[in-house]
Amino acid sequence: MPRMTHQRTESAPPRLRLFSAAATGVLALAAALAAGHLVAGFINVSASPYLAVGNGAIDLTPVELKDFAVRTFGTYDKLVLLGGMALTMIGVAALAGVLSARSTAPGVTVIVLFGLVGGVAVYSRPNLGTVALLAPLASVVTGVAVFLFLHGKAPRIYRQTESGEKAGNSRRAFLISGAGVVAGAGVAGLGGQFISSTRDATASREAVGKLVPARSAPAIPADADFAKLGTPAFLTPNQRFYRVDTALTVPQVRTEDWSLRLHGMVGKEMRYSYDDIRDRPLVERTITMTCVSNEVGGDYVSTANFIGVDLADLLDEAGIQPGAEQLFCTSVDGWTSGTPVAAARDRTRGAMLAIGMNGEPLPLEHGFPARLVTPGLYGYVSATKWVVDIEVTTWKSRQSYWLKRGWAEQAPIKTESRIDSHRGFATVTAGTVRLSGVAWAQHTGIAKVEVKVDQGPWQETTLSHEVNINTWRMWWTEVQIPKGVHQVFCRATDKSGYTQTDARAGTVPDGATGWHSATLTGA
Ligand SMILES: Nc1nc2c(c(=O)[nH]1)N[C@H]1C(S)=C(S)[C@@H](COP(=O)(O)O)O[C@H]1N2
Ligand SMILES: [Mo]
Repeated sequence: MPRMTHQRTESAPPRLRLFSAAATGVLALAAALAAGHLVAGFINVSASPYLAVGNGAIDLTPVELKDFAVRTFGTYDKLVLLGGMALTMIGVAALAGVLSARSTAPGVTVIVLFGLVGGVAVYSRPNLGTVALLAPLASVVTGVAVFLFLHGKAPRIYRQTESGEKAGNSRRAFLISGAGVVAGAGVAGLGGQFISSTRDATASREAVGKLVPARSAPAIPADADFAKLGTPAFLTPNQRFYRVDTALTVPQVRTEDWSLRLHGMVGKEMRYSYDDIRDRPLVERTITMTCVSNEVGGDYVSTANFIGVDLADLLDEAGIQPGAEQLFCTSVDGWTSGTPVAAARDRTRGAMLAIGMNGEPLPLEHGFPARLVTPGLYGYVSATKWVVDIEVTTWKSRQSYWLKRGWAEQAPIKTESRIDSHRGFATVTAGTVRLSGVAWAQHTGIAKVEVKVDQGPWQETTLSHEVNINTWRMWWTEVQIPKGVHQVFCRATDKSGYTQTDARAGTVPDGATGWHSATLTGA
């Protein structure tokens, strides 16, 4: 009898049960990703194949889709991306497992293909060397080994005539092997996470201590905001400051490893260490930053006291050659921006190389150890975080990250206003209703903010104390809301005399326009 079984097996190989087959694929995937993450822990967390593919996907995503993701999921856009990737990979792995019910070839092929994608993604990361390829390699080797091992252990279905006969592979043995793989993958994945966390920049940031500016920003007066009436606080706490960047994992740069190279169309190439910057007399400026992806009424606008040095000082030390047009600034993670040289040198504007924010060293997510901040320009052209290189050049010779993706070369922040006291749809007691909000026109200044109810006349609002023209300004007023459904609008006029247009424009290529409104139902 056993001999017969053997013969039959050779003529028509036994099949893996559906569930075991799928599980084999998924577990091999988990083991592969965990092994890659572990090896990446020793090199650079961005070498983790999963994260590298995610980062690669972000760079390859079409502008419209990225804009949609930022608008729809906000700061969670990256979690959504990673989650979507995980679900897709699990699906493909399960399918590969099922297709491998009789032969291991499809599964092995899929693992190798996944490995190739991971390898290409890691290889194309700008901040990783060739050693980083060890991580996807570890993934492929582990994935194939675990797959073959589990495939061998999985219970099989033989022809009906032999039903009842056991070929030795019990479900129990398979479950135990599977559990072992899950545990191993868990330990490897967490281990990778732990090892990479020991190289993070938190300790370096703590070691910086307090940054004391030689020239502090003027204290913020109490009437700079109407927080009690529903506006944001004038200074945004660091934890609540909006965050926008393409980095899936926050770059970890220790002060001792950081330096800034300033080169290109300069008289003398410069290189600054962290201490070179820190030891200078530091200035502090209150600046409102805005993202070009901010929709009308959006939250991608925040204000902080930035501490650092004048960018114009560094540029003067290097000596800018005639004909220079842009500062092509590169982050440690390869992201780039192009800042107009004229704006960077304009001392009335006060562009900074910042190392501190609201009295602390820059938070890691906001660019520790150093970033650029240029009042009046959207962040994507002026505010490189984790900045390590500034090349003085022309517009023609270099194209920065978002320019390549269809956004504008010149990106002054547009004059905008927002209603904060009421968002979207709200029910109010009919009669006198207090409205409040915020307006900004950085480097020009806000002259007035008006509101109107339905097609009624524009009514001027009370403005908060102006801190400086590079910051936002709060407003409040009272309007009459009769019973029923009514729409309230706001619009700002800046100190150049420009009044916000009601013409709606999307964020691409140089910032949204239109009036913000809220729908109030008087009851
Ligand atoms: N390295 C790096 N710097 C970057 C970005 C980025 O993606 N990578 N995004 C820019 C954009 S679009 C904006 S609006 C600001 C946001 O700065 P914040 O996250 O500190 O608010 O950072 C800029 N600097
Ligand atoms: Mo932005």
